Amino acid sequence: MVSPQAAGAPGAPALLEVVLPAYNEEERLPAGLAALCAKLASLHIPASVLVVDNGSTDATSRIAEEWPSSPVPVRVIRCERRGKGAAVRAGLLATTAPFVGFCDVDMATDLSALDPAMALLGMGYAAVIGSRADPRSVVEARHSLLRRLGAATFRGLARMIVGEIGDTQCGFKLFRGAEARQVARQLRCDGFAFDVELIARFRARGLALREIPVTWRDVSGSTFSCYRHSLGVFAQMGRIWLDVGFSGRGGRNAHLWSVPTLPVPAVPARPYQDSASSFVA
Ligand SMILES: Nc1nc2c(ncn2[C@@H]2O[C@H](COP(=O)(O)OP(=O)(O)O)[C@@H](O)[C@H]2O)c(=O)[nH]1
Ligand SMILES: [Mg+2]
Repeated sequence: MVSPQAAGAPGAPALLEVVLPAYNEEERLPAGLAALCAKLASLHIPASVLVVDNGSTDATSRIAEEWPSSPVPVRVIRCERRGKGAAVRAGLLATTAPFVGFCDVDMATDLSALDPAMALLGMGYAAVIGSRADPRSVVEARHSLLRRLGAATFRGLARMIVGEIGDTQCGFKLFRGAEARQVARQLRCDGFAFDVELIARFRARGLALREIPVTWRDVSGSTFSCYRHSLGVFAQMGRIWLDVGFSGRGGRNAHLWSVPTLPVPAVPARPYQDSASSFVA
């Protein structure tokens, strides 16, 4: 794991960079950035935040640019190509740290997940992804029936591409930096389904991936609209299936379907409570 001596050394290169894709987030960004910076500071490792302004037309960019750069440096890049996938890819490609990740501006996933995620990366996992499907997760969801139906259909399709991953869509994922940047170079999906492509490409490389339980609460102000985004999301899934999943079944990416597993480490049960998940993507 990361040496505690590295903690807080002024100007030390970041060991962990967290990408924050942001599209017209002037309402939610201040609280999100404050929570993320506070949590990163508490990790006692050099860490930084990279806000990717995805062509916002509100004050998102200004808020991020004026954010205090201490104790956690915050930098901003712009990605004019619209879509969460495009924004995360641009962010990952702009990172240099040995460990990287991304989360949504609304911090719907409790940031306590950063502790086990960093521990698992330190143990050799290439990707650690939050999973609201884990029975230990605590999920407070208020999604509409329409979104829940869509999510169930989406999960079925995603399973055809990535296999037994419980939750591809949780907006909290951490990676080893080098592998994340390699995979990001290959990503083609610009939209909300990009997580599926990202996971499929990690698996196609035979990299060890681990899902962890999360505490997740729905935060109002979601930028996802069932009406505006659903069709596009399903079209993206078809393309990902053709790009990665299909070739994975028998072709050069056949190992997509037999992923090596590392010994399962003991992830601290706390701060998660044991409870039945009511997962909604
Ligand atoms: N809708 C949308 N969100 C984007 C885009 N680019 C980046 N994002 C960010 O992607 C994240 C999506 O999270 P959220 O809006 O809470 O969606 P949900 O939690 O899936 O309902 C937020 O941080 C957005 O600001 C984009 O082009 N469209
Ligand atoms: Mg959200």
